[in-house]
Amino acid sequence: MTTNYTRSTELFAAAQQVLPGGVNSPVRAFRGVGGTPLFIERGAGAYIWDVDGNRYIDYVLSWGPLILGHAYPAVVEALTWQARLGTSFGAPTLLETQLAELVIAMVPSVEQVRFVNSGTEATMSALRLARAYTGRNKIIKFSGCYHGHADMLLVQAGSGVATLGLPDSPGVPATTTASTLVAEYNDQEGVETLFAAHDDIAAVIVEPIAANMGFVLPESGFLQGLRDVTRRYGALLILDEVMTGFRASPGGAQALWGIDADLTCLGKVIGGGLPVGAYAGKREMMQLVAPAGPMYQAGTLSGNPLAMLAGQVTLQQIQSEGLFDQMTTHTTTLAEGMRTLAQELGVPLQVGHVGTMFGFYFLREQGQHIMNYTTARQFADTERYARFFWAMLERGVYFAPSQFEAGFLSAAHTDDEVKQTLAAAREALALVR
Ligand code: KE4
Repeated sequence: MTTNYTRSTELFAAAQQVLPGGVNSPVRAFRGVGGTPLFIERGAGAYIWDVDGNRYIDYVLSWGPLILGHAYPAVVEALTWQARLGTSFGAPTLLETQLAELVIAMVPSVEQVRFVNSGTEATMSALRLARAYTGRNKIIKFSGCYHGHADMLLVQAGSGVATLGLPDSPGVPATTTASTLVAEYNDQEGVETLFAAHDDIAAVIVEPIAANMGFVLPESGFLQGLRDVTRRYGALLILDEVMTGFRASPGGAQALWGIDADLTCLGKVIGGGLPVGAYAGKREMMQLVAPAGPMYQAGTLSGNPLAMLAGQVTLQQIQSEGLFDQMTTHTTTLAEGMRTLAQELGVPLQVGHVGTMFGFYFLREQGQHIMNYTTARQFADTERYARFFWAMLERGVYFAPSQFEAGFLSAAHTDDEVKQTLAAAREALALVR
């Protein structure tokens, strides 16, 4: 099959003249799979169209936010209506209170919320708050986890950093990362060792599902183990649910697995496709945030009406009777269907899925198991993933252009899209085995 990508190729050449790498976020440049990135013209429901008129079933969904699907009518109508009333006032609005009340009702550990404009701002601010609350400086993150691009977190990070195989990033002062300790995901003992060796650890920040190194589930007891060790040493547990929030379950991973976080970082779904992040948690800690308390953080467009309304419509809709179960069922059918096909065709594939998100690794050999960043780098066959990605694209299915990213479903994905995807996967897997 030879799909026409002429216009995308032209636009990419022009974009590279004025945008570094031709994109505004590295992972979009297709460096993880080779070739020219698609320029997207529009989306509707489960589908996107590129500028050459090719249609794809979309499992990236803007890296997670579009849980209702593209251009969801109720979201579009709400935004149109609000835009006529004004897009931003830099002053309090009822909409912020309403979205915060929704988040507090849905996410078990959350008592107060501060809205920001990205997941990066959310994690950066949550860590400042943890340091302010504990009076300590060090933090623990996990290799392969990605929490946005704040200096202190660009240490052995996942997502685009992993995709590009960057050791870390130039421009980050060693003095900044000196307070960032790194452990292996699923290595409770390693975390205990760090706590025994350092008496000034303010917090542990963790993705409850490591979905920026592909899709690695927490082993049984790992997350509760982090909750126990942080409590024992008086440090805070920060769950970075920017990706898992409202996707692992309507209340995120913490609701699914009963983890009582001190602080939670949110993003993506919470904005319904508009730029929103949030850090949230126990009232005792959130009361330190200015102007209630002395810990400073601010933002011109934080809590703006458009984003608040898009988020509110989205969070209300995903609580509709039976909808989340339907999305979870479709995700399970897709992921387990991939597992079955790979077994039938003898392709070594590791598959994972929770709620409305999933991921799979092409392994170098049968029997290998990826459970942290070291094994992800060692066993993931990124070359085979790239061939699979393009074979699926040729068949009208758009997966993440990187082996180290997760996939997502929406309310707009039906049995039919899942069936089409598995039919394409049967052919694509046969080509790459
Ligand atoms: P943003 O600053 O990109 O809104 O959020 C940063 C972030 C924080 N925490 C987690 C768990 C995240 O997954 C992210 C961002 N995710 C990536 C995709 N894996 C965003 C895509 C991109 O960088 O273009």
